[in-house]
Amino acid sequence: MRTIDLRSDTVTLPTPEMREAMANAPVGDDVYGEDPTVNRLQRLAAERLGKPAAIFVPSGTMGNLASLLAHCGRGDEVIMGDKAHTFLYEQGGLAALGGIMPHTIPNQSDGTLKLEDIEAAIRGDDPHFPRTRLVCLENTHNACNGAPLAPEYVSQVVALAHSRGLKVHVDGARIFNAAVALDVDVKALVGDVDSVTFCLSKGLSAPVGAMICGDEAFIAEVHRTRKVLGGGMRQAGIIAAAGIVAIEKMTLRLKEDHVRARRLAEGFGALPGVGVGPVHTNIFYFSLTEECPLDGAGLATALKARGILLPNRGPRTFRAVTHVWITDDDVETVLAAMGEILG
Ligand code: TLP
Repeated sequence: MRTIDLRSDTVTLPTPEMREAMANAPVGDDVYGEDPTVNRLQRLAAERLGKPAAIFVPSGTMGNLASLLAHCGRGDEVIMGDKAHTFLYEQGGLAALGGIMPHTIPNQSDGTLKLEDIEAAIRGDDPHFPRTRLVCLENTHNACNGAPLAPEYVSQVVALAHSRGLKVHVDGARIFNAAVALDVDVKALVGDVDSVTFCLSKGLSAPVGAMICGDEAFIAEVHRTRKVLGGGMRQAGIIAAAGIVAIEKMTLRLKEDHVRARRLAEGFGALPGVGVGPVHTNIFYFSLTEECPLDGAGLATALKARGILLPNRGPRTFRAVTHVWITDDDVETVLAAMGEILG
């Protein structure tokens, strides 16, 4: 039985073209800056995001942490959403390893932070207070319905932050999904931010890796923080080669994932006892209402028995994620299975 895996876009396997590029990649010691494939990937990422420089890191988590460590010192404060991945799902690394304090403000359901909430969270110059250094945004916003943040909104946040002497970092793990959903060049989403992390190993299908982009001085600083986190890699061109294919070949097809997410969500929404949240990109949330005879675990088990991986996240809540390995046929199979179980 074919498995249909809707748990995350992280489950995507490298494409045949990636495997070939990996096998043939020229490599060197990247800690000496001598891996030609890593250097090529870094130039490509910087160019695509419209930033002067970029650096390759093993994961999105390290990308965010290495960036925060480069922006902030111990006791400094970062303003971020209360549903930010960096706040909820990165083990509090900023506090544990950086002594950096998260100052959370409410994420709106579209992933934004209200400008007035940001403004109110910025500390004055007072020895009682930590120093506010940074604002973090997330685009697309994983926990807020996979919503993309529009360029105009990002620019407003940056203008506010910069006017108060703060920097802005974007967790852009799925920034290419945002660009596709909004039909803009990805550069428009990060034009005036100080740093951005994006992932190669989610919807873009590379096996490993994330990129951080920013100006030369910032990336030089991240080169240090990456090393102390154990992220200095040697012949990393082997994995960087897949990242090059990810950026060159896998970004525009993301719109197919968005179409399939929408089709799934519409089908789920038509079933009795299912409430579906908004669909913006490749991630959507749904829940089982009280009238549904099954609870979340019951539905997850019934789906698993049919080869569909879609575990519940709360007692009655789910997140579904589409990606390159989910086909139109898979969508129909999942809809038929849901209909059979709940119909
Ligand atoms: N998200 C993963 C994990 O939470 C398991 C997922 O399945 O969605 N920023 C955002 C917005 C993310 O969604 C993730 C991973 C990360 C950062 C961290 O990236 P990795 O897993 O590469 O460290």
